[in-house]
Amino acid sequence: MPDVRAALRAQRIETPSWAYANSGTRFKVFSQAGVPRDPYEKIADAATVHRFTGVAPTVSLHYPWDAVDDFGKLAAYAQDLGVTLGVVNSNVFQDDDYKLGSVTNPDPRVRRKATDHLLACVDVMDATGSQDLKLWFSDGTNYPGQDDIRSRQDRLAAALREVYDRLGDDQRILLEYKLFEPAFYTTDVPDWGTAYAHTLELGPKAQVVIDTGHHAPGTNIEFIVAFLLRQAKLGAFDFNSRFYADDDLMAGAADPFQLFRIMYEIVRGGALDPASGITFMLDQCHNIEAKIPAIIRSVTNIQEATAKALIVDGDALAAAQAQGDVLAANAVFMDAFSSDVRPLLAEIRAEQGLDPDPHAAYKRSGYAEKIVAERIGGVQAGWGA
Ligand code: PSV
Ligand code: MN
Ligand code: MN
Repeated sequence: MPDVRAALRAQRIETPSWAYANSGTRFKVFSQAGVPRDPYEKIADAATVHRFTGVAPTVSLHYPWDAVDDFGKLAAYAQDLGVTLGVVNSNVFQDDDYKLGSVTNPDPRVRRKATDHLLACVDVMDATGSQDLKLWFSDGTNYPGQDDIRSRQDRLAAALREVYDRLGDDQRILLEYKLFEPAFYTTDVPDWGTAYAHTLELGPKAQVVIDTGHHAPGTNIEFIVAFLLRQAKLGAFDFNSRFYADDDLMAGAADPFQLFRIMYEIVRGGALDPASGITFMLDQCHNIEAKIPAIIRSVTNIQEATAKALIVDGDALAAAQAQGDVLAANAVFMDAFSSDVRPLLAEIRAEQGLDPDPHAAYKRSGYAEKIVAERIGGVQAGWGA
């Protein structure tokens, strides 16, 4: 049995800068009072989430949404607030040039432009001290025959190779897959198998990102987790919840049982410890609910799923599995899932000098009222308009 308390104390969850900004669907972006007006204020909100949860000390940036003149200054500002800058997310999906794709575009000029952006992201990482470059491509086609599927894979591989060769010793590529959207017929990195094959070809500094919202309904995500961990090719998570497609709702809101099953495979694969190098991020947006408390809720949902995964009685489970006792094995699993781990987490928080109830503590803190009073004219995350 793992040291449950130590594992929960050591757990780290990275929050995304864009989740603090206004967002919406393609139908409407809803503005909320008090949202950040610039990357500095997004970092301040992320530091607030860390202050109440104690497990979210890093912030993911999206470039150029979070473009600033001096990234060293932004990193220093973050450090002053007790957080550091984490993964840099590239953006090759919001330019007219990318209508037919970015790095897979049939036009070499557009491919050059997209690849140059990815290289610029590595420059940002050099300035912020970030180790991870997260690549998500909206590339694909809408109609059969529109472009050559094989050639697009060749173009993708060439761009990835160029970026990979530019990485520093401690830097990685995290390649994210997504089944569909915005392309509707083919997507150039649609699934974990495609991402796995490309990262394998690239080398050890390239790994796969699992975004929990990017699969077909019914996909067994925990199987993908187990498989990629076994191959040392799982680099990061983008956690969120989905009911229909890429809904980007709060992690653990739609299907806490799935989150538990995923966290069980993480624990089973020895990947919870930050030393394992797996980055656990949120990738969400909060269109209709207040952002900071929704992010705190996502963090505590992940903590609860993790605590349940940690208390699975491994000896009893192994014995039942060895005996082929299907019902006993399943009962061990379900016992852990059905346990109330909230008192344990509250105790651990109190031991660390945190309020045992981060939700109530945030509400009482007056931070929400303060940002509403101070920030007029908050910005949109850069998408969903
Ligand atoms: C794409 O749906 C995605 O999950 C990628 O991670 C992007 O970078 C992120 O959403 C923000 O749009
Ligand atoms: Mn994502
Ligand atoms: Mn997504």
